[in-house]
Amino acid sequence: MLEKLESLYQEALGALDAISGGDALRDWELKYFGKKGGVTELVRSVGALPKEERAAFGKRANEVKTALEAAYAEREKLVGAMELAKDLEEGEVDVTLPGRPRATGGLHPATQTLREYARIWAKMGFQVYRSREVEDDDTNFQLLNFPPHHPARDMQDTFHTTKPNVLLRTHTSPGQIRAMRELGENGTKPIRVILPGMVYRYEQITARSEVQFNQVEGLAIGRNITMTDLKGTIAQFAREFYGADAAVRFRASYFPFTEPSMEVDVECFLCGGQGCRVCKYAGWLEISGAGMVHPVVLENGGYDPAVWSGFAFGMGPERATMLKHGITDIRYFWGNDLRFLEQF
Ligand code: FA5
Repeated sequence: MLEKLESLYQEALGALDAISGGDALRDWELKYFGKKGGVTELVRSVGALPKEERAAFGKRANEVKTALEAAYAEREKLVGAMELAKDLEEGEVDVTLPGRPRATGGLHPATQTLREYARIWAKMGFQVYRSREVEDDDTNFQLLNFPPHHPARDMQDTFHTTKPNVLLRTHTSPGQIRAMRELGENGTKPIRVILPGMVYRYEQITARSEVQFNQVEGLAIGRNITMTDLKGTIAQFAREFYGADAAVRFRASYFPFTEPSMEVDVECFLCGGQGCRVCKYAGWLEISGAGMVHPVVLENGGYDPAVWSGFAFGMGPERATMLKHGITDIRYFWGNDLRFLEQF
């Protein structure tokens, strides 16, 4: 029995010396000290020995057990250190390597223009008013002086919903009615707001026309607002946005909700009015619809047109961005092509 104990002792020590990993260490522990481990079983067999041999064997068995436990603890420390060293070596970070650049996002070119608009109009005292994108027919058309079946409705082909009278706004002008009713306090307060936002038209998509695009509406209501105010304000905007030398011209036009109505052109800043591909050899680029708020619309907004007057305008920031950067196709704006978007 004692011999068996000694040889097991030597065997266990030898095996322990060869161990270099945590898994092997746990296997060793199980093999010698587990429930059915070699050492455990030998110690347990003490009772089967003749009485006179028991004391000596028990003593030696305890010594062996203690020695092996100490050797195990020693080895465990060593294996831990070895594994840590290996981890450090394998996971070494070369701090001199150049970092991998992280892709960063940027503002969409239309958003950049919208912000630029807001900045310029804020300087002239126009605050941002947000109106809804899902509108009713009354506000989008009727209250803006488009009677039912009026041919002017054809100017803006409409996305209707399955709900009668509910549609996607075709322009930001219905926001005029909402702003007047909400901010005007029953037609007693002046207003100076811009209304930016997405509009929708059931149109053929072309290089110049999308089915969804932004507009920025402007609305000023006061007691003595005249056409001169409108022209001066728009000219100031053009100088800020298109450059200090920008010349503007006003052409008579028609919108049901303004009277008189006009369209605003800026002299082509690419060719200086000489005529080029961008301005289609006209020398001028259209930048806005505008006009004096129609008396019917003022009334619908809660104002007495005998006392109050106002001007309104509507601009297309995508088209303005196209002009500014020489972008030839509006479809790039919602195409999600990073090669386009990263240029801004
Ligand atoms: C209107 O929508 C009027 N509500 C503007 C207005 C407001 C006039 C207030 C008077 C007073 P128009 O349909 O022309 O007008 O559109 C205005 C601008 O939106 C255009 O000048 C153009 O820049 C832009 N726009 C119109 N249709 C499209 C389209 N399909 N794709 C991209 N931009 C467009």
